[in-house]
Amino acid sequence: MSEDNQGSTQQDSNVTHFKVRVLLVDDQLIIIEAVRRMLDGHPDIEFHYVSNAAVAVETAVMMQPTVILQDLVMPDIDGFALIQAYRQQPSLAPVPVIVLSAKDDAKLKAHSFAVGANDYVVKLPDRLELLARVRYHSSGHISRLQRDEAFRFLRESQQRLADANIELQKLAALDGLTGIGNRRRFDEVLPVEWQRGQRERKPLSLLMCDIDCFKHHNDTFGHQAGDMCLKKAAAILTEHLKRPADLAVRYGGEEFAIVLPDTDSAGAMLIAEACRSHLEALAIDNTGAAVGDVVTMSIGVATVVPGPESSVEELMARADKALYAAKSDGRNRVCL
Ligand code: GH3
Ligand code: MG
Ligand code: MG
Ligand code: MG
Repeated sequence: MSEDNQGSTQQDSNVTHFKVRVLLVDDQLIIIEAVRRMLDGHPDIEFHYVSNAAVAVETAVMMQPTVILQDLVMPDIDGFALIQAYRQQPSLAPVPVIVLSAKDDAKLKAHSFAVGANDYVVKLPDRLELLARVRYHSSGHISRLQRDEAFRFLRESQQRLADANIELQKLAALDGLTGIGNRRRFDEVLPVEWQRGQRERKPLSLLMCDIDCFKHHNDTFGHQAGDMCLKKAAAILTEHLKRPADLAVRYGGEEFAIVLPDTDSAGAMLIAEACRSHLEALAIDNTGAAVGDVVTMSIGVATVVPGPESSVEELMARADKALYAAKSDGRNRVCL
């Protein structure tokens, strides 16, 4: 390592390695060449220059230097005005500016600092001194850039994690076999719809559906045929929902539930009957079953206008009771 290579930033596995990007703003080509020779050949430093002061600000905004070496006396605009202009630019405001001036003059130095310069060097300085000052002023800026990048990385990771959590929660509320909501979803939604019904004084209907003689179907045609039957039943229930707030879930095993907000018992009976007859019409073989030769479904319907004198539990108990009545009345029917 050469003696002036001390302080070159080290590669870090987590944070991007930033090079010191030097922008020299000077109208004299001879100075540009001299500074270039001083800075060239250092792997941690990238040298750029602009000789036309009129485009210095836009060049700097575009290339985002780590440090600016700023001449004071130029044809169109003086260095002080340029430093002030950098400070007006949000992306340049924190960039350190080292004045490179021909004059070793206390007033010029004081004024440079007053307009926002970070350092003042009489040109041409010794190569070692220039390198040391460039690296000294860059280190703070580079660690800010690295810190910003680390924060950005952290924020992005947190966002990715939050997105993944939302996805997981969605998955956790879905039934793996049928793809419709599961009991967890039902338990989330029913109380919410209850509250809404109470607020809006609208009836809330609940359908409990149970496939008839499903054990027979499974035993006769196999578990895979049973699974297919459950998928078809789930699809039928979903198909007959009319509004976005309506919800069909697999409550468990061969039982399904349908939540129908803002639906009275007549509307709920219509949907229940449509689902029941649709499944029967599919004529899925269940030869030998007690209820008939095709797969059918019994449905219990309950409706309430949610309020203090009733409860979610009571609504569920009434739907269960109606389902039990449908079963004991002979299955393949809808009961209220
Ligand atoms: P009922 O008409 O009185 O409702 O009689 P059932 O045979 O439908 O009711 P039972 O509760 O006796 O049997 C339900 C069957 O559903 C038993 C169980 O193996 C089957 N089952 C539950 N979950 C699944 C599943 O995910 N896939 C398959 N293929 N079968 C299932
Ligand atoms: Mg000049
Ligand atoms: Mg059952
Ligand atoms: Mg059953």
